[in-house]
Amino acid sequence: MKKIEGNLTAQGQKMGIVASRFNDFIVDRLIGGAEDCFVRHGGNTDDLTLVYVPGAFEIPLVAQQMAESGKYDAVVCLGAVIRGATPHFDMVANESAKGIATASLKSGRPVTNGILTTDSIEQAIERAGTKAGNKGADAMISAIEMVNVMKGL
Ligand code: INI
Repeated sequence: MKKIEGNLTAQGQKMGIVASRFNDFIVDRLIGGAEDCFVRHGGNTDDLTLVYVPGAFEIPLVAQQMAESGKYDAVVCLGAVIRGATPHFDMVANESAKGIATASLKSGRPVTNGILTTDSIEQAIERAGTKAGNKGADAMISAIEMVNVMKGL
């Protein structure tokens, strides 16, 4: 059987990051985790381009545009939708996730989802560099791997 899998080397990769300003206390940690992960896997910070948008709802449009531009090997989406903070939690959470999937499929480039959807700020903090890891780093490592998977197809 022939197997194709992506390694975790970011050397030479160019990544777009789209991050929301909403809940920036949390999202800043996700950005830090994503950057740290990229560098620790051999990437160069000069090859990262970070675009800020107002909230998670706006992420897919920019992610799709960046992915389709051909300037980036992949796009990493970072945000935090916290149930306690919004009456339209489900709408924002669902639309951003759906939009990210669409951006990836339409562009043919990896677009990874590092948008936290949590019931409380405490849960978000846990996933932004404390006891449940850093989902920004997780989204970056998925992007790195997927870029390498795509090269092997
Ligand atoms: N955007 C978020 O990224 N996280 C949230 O928790 C959130 N809440 O609480 O509403 C949120 N709302 C803003 C939304 O993403 C859009 O920016 C806004 O609706 C304008 O389109």
